[in-house]
Amino acid sequence: KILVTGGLGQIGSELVIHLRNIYGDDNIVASDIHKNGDESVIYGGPFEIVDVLDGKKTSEVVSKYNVDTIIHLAALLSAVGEKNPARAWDINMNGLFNMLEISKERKLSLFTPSSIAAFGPDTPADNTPQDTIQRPTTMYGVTKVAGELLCDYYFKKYGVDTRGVRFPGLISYQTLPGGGTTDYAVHIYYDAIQKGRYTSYIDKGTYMDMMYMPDALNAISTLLEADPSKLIHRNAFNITAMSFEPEQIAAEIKKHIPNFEMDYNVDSVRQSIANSWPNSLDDSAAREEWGWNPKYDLSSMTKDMLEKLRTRLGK
Ligand code: VAH
Repeated sequence: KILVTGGLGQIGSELVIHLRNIYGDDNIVASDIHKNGDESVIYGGPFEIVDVLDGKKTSEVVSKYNVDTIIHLAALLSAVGEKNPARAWDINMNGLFNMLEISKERKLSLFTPSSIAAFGPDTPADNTPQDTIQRPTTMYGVTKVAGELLCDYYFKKYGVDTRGVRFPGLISYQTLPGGGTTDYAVHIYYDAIQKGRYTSYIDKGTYMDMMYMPDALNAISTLLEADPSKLIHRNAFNITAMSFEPEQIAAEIKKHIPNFEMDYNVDSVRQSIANSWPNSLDDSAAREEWGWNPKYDLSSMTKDMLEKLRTRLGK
């Protein structure tokens, strides 16, 4: 049985459905701190209200469903974390600490994602290596590096089966992202369909790694199933599918919506966050150790994203 925290978030709401399709509805316990979100997640299988800062309640849910794996997604993202750094530290670190303690006590497996945000301005920006300097300049990034080190510590010291990936920006049409810096690459598709134009808060020429959600979901289930004897790394694997800057995604959208126009109103806070992150990751370790292999590039993602969004938005 798998418990997913942050089950109503951008990744969680699609991951729960993805895992229920693989392992069966009753084997995936979705959870979140509230109940306003995707009805198919809440009513399509077990759902529990879980506040990851409440280790006792989380432990009771683990017992109730005989959980053997936790996928811990509940966290505050980069931009929202800069607005409330103390809260980001509290949720991202104490929430993870609780999940690690429960995993140690109950001998659970624990998957929790890191991010390209775990790198900083003095990290090599192009083809960022799997093992390199990590001095992020956002609170979110600090919690991601600390989280990686804590998960590796629990693996080495207590044998807890911890695994994770450094996600790039994730693009999806089901649930909007909650307060990230890469979110522009999601909003551009919504505005292209609904307004025929988009004003980007990230400046032209700003390259960031990105990935279509179906590839992200496959990364999680593939790493979860990976043969542990082949894992040289654990927390956390660089993975990416593409790297682009705003002009490139706009040009791709224009192939489908010829009159689409984009202009800029750069948000200095999110621009400075984006500037501190890599331009492109080297994900060879993930490819070698557990067969990572994304299916979508900018062109195939754009085609699918626009089709699915048009249907969802009734356009
Ligand atoms: C964010 N989408 O922008 C998240 C992610 C790599 C970016 O961590 O904060």
